[in-house]
Amino acid sequence: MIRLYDYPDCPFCQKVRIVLAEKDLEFERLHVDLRRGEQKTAEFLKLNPYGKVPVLIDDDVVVYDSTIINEYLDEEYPLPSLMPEDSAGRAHVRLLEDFCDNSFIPPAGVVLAELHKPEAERDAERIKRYHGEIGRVLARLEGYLEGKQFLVGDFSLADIAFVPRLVILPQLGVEVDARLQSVASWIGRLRERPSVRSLGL
Ligand SMILES: N[C@@H](CCC(=O)N[C@@H](CS)C(=O)NCC(=O)O)C(=O)O
Repeated sequence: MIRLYDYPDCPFCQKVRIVLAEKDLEFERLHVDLRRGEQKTAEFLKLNPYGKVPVLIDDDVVVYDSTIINEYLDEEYPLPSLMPEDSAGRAHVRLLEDFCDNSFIPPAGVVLAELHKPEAERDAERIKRYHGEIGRVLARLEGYLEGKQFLVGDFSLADIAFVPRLVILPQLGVEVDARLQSVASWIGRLRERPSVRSLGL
């Protein structure tokens, strides 16, 4: 029995839900209300001392941090495989997941936070600056994707890491530069996957 401590809008929880869907795994979804601080209760901190979602429980195994959860799921439920077979490929996937966590998710989060404010209170300069950062990440991804369907070999955990924020680029007010053709078709390809559609974004 798999249980996922989850928050609907969290990109890290969404990453894990994509993997569960790709592997067609049934799971129970437990809502943690971050706005009410449920992630910082003594009970929750026993599961994840960092007090963050997602947390996955598989029978008696407790795993937290989306990247580690996704690798756990890929090893425990190997089909379909979401990691390359070779060590170099796996290292490349991990580097891209790290790049996503450090360079893509944070600026997208800043823009989202600005857009959640009433229009009069938004900092247009800040939005512009972080749009620029997102654009630079997309340009770098174009280099990785040229002539390829996915970032590293077949569809992998690297692609999945980017999905939650990629699919809401229009909501963030980001238009993919027309020169980034590989990125545009990659996003189209990702959007078609049932696992991605199941996020309902
Ligand atoms: N590195 C973690 C990040 C998880 C994370 O930042 N989760 C956020 C929600 S998107 C959270 O639980 N925040 C609540 C808090 O920090 O109190 C992962 O990949 O799972």
